[in-house]
Amino acid sequence: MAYTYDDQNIFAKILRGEIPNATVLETEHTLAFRDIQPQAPVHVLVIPKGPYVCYDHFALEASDAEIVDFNRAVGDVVKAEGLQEGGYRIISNAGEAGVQEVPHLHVHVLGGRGLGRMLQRAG
Ligand code: DGP
Repeated sequence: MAYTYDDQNIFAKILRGEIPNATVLETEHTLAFRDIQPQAPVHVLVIPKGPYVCYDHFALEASDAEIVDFNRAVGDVVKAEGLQEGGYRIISNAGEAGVQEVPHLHVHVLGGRGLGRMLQRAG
């Protein structure tokens, strides 16, 4: 499958500094910032700086350095936000079935309260 990246998506604008964000941490290849509509006391989005649409795109085409940097950043966010003790959830929505709203790979890091079961049973 060919991936088409839309550089007008909101996270591309954040990466270009066109829209402000509440940064949690930044590394060479990764930015982590607070979700504008938090669904838990801690709700951080972790994104690669490169133009990747979703997780499988990133896994296929990102460099080893980007992949290592991104995964370490997710772990560093967990630590920086104090989630190691109480636990947390990471989610990455992709495409239509995943109800992905912003077509730039992002991992949600959620915690700070009991999060309930992973999915609600549906049809
Ligand atoms: P998803 O459905 O996984 O694509 O979630 C997209 C998330 O992005 C959603 O939780 C709200 C968040 N979001 C959308 N626009 C902005 C924005 O301009 N700034 C920030 N910080 N978060 C945003």
